Amino acid sequence: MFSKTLLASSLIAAVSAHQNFHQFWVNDVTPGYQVGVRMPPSNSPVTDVTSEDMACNVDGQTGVADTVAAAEGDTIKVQWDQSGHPGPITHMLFGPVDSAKAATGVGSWFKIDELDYVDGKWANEIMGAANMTHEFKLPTGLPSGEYLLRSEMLALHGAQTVGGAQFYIGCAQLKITGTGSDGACGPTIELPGAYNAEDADIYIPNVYNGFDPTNYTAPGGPVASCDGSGSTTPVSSKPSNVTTPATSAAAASSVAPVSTSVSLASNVAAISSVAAPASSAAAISSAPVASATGYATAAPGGNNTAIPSFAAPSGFKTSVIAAPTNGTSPSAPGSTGSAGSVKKYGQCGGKTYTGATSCESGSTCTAMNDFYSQCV
Ligand SMILES: *[C@@H]1O[C@H](CO)[C@@H](O)[C@H](O)[C@H]1NC(C)=O
Ligand SMILES: *[C@@H]1O[C@H](CO)[C@@H](O)[C@H](O)[C@H]1NC(C)=O
Ligand SMILES: *[C@@H]1O[C@H](CO)[C@@H](O)[C@H](O)[C@H]1NC(C)=O
Ligand SMILES: *[C@@H]1O[C@H](CO)[C@@H](O)[C@H](O)[C@H]1NC(C)=O
Ligand SMILES: *[C@@H]1O[C@H](CO)[C@@H](O)[C@H](O)[C@H]1NC(C)=O
Ligand SMILES: [Cu+2]
Repeated sequence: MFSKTLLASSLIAAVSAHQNFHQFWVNDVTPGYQVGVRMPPSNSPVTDVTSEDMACNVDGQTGVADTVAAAEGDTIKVQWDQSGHPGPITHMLFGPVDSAKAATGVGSWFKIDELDYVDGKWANEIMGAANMTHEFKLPTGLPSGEYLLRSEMLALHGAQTVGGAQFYIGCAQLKITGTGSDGACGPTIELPGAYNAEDADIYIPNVYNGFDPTNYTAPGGPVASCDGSGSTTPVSSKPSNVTTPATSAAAASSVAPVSTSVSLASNVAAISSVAAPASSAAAISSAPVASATGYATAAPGGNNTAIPSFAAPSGFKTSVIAAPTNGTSPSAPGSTGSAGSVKKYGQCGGKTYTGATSCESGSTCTAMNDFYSQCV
């Protein structure tokens, strides 16, 4: 079965393929690597759907310094770490609020974007073909104000057990200029609250046994509509040309009094003085912000993992980082722990696996298929 093969081969990357959301672009201009993004302390997933970490991940209730200007209709591009975990990506907004920096994200959200399984590929694979990026537009009709933007990649490779689905979550802080009035966008959902461990889109008992992902839809309900005054303009037209320089400038000037906000327009100006202005993306990659450090060893997207996402099983053995049973090797993502124990979500068994097999306390070695057992 195709879907079974797809999921099974995806597991090859499971050991070291945890992922984070690191960077975004507004109309192709980025404030920088991890700027305006609340970074969690690790790249591990949230699995307890009742946890407040479902909103903006671990430590995600605390704001970061920068809030980034945008306007309704703008194109947002997000970039995640490489992911071989099959599943959808969704985006939601929390707001408007007076201060995105002060917002916890625990409460009401509305979905603005969703990519599930299209033409035989899950969202993570579609993103993999685009340097782990995904683009969508901010809806027209948004009320002006500050917002949290929540990016969620749901990994379904453990979804055959209750609590096995893995939620990778990151939140960014935006100040959006829009034409809607408060309450314009709905339906809204509560996080935590809206997701339940046994929902059909989260717990999929037959995920390795006949599951057809063709009509799968991600948790969180339908994409919201915003019935503000903006809805009188055709939402389906491409607003990007309208907004690029003009609304960035407008948004930036409205942002100016907010001392913690990043003005993309002024960033571009500043960066343009040190690099060719022709391509803002290229210019920014050479700017100091791109050298932001302190986050693991992974570059966003691209080649941060040596493990091919969908390699044939023959590549499996060499791609797995096995912990020696005495536990003295340098730590590898998700695979090693102290005293020979395997960390939660690490590999602990499988036909060709030779590493440690005992899980750290609180997790149990569970066979996902012949080639892969995981501490869950
Ligand atoms: C992929 O993304 C990384 C990180 O943003 C960037 O440095 C690199 O140039 C991108 N590669 C391509 C081919 O766009
Ligand atoms: C998916 O939805 C389409 C359109 O409603 C339907 O024709 C098809 O049978 C569905 N496929 C599955 C596997 O449910
Ligand atoms: C927007 O700009 C692109 C590239 O400059 C152009 O191809 C496209 O036709 C424009 N779209 C509209 C709606 O003006
Ligand atoms: C990853 O590395 C391979 C081989 O070095 C290269 O062909 C490919 O373009 C790189 N991909 C990205 C996204 O940088
Ligand atoms: C642990 O295993 C490594 C690799 O096999 C070996 O080099 C090291 O000496 C061992 N350490 C202990 C304390 O047994
Ligand atoms: Cu992972």
